Amino acid sequence: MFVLSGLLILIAPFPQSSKTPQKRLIRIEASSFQFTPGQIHINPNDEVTVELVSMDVVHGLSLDGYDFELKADPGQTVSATFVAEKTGVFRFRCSVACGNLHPFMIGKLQIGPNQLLIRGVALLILSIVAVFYSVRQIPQFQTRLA
Ligand SMILES: [Cu+2]
Repeated sequence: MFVLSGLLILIAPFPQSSKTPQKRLIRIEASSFQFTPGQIHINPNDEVTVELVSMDVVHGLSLDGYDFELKADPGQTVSATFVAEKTGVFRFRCSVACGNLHPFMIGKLQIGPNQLLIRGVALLILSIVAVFYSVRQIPQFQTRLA
């Protein structure tokens, strides 16, 4: 019974977000070697305009899983828009070799709820209930608890 509900928690599809899609403007500052902000959370189907500002040298921004790329010269601001059709966690990274720590210039874009966290918490609660339940099934505990 518990194994079954555990499996259900792991594979159950999440209900589609009821949040209505919004238009968003997100300004990201790129400097050697980081993006600010480095973590962004949006809702599925949001229409996102990214403004990339380069604070020092030439930087780029390309988003994993999407056909989205920007390149900004020093001091320049460039922008482009995309619709967040895919949910999940996507990395965005600098696409211009900007220095020795360039490969580590990575940010995180989360589209939709954090499914891993929700499933993890649900599994934890289930296992606590399961332990409590099995303890009550052992006869000597039953007489003690009675
Ligand atoms: Cu770079």
